[in-house]
Amino acid sequence: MKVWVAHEAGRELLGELPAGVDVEVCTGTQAFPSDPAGVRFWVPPFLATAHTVGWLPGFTKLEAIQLLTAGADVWVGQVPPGVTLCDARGVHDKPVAEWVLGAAIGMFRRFPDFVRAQEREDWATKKFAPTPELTGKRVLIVGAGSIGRAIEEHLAPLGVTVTRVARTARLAEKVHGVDELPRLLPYAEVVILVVPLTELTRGLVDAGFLAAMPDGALLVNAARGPVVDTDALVAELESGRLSAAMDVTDPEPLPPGHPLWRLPNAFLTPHAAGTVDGLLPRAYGLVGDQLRRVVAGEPLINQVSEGY
Ligand code: OXD
Repeated sequence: MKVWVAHEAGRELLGELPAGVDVEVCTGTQAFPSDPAGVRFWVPPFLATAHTVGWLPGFTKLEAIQLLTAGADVWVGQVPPGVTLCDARGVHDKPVAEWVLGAAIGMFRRFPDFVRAQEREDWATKKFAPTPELTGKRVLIVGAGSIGRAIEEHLAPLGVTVTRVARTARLAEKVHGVDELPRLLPYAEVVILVVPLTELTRGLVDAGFLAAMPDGALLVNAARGPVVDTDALVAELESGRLSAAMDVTDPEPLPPGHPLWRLPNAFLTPHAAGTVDGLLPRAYGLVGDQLRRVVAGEPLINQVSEGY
């Protein structure tokens, strides 16, 4: 079985593979290692774009695609019938939760302001300056998957009150449906977005959503840029009523001169929340397990379902 992985380091990290599994590396930035027509299991480059998805017609014997990302939005609807699409659910939970916790603490404790003061060698202006705190806040997590649960666990020591929201309500798990957002948002001092990008979530955070958030609230986007209406967010941030921490933007990459770069109440990282030292070992650990499943004739885990 010919397998393409996206990183040279991936070969070692897959662990022991059954006989007959032939691994080649296709980084996406160099020439193909061989004819894609023979590939049966493909691990495309991390955060692949529509350009990479466009290679699919060349993979005529493909059986499975294993993504290195939690999000599968560029692939959903593009994969030919008979090809199983799997995401990297579980791989990014802790790194993204850590980023969300850090970003939320940093924003409430005004770390960006302190960094700016440090750059000016300015001790006096910020001396004893009180800041809000994350401790005890009412937090709304929009997205009730494994990343949302990890965020909840990371926030728990801070005594926050968490409300969970997902596409549909799940009473047993105390998860509210998105249709309840208008009632929930006015109480949310922090809104954390970890939903997949779908037709339902595209533009979910529009002017009405933002207007329903209370003064001083923080929006944290660790999902996908287009979940938020950027113009509506810029308008709220320019008014100074809300602040935002974003690992993703729309457009992405954020072009030079875009207002989000300069707003003092916006904190940005370039889609880096999941990119930690442990990413490849965790991701290729999953890939290795999936390959052993294929050879054993077992079903793959993390299959991207219809209702993604
Ligand atoms: C992901 C990401 O989807 O890093 O995993 O954005």
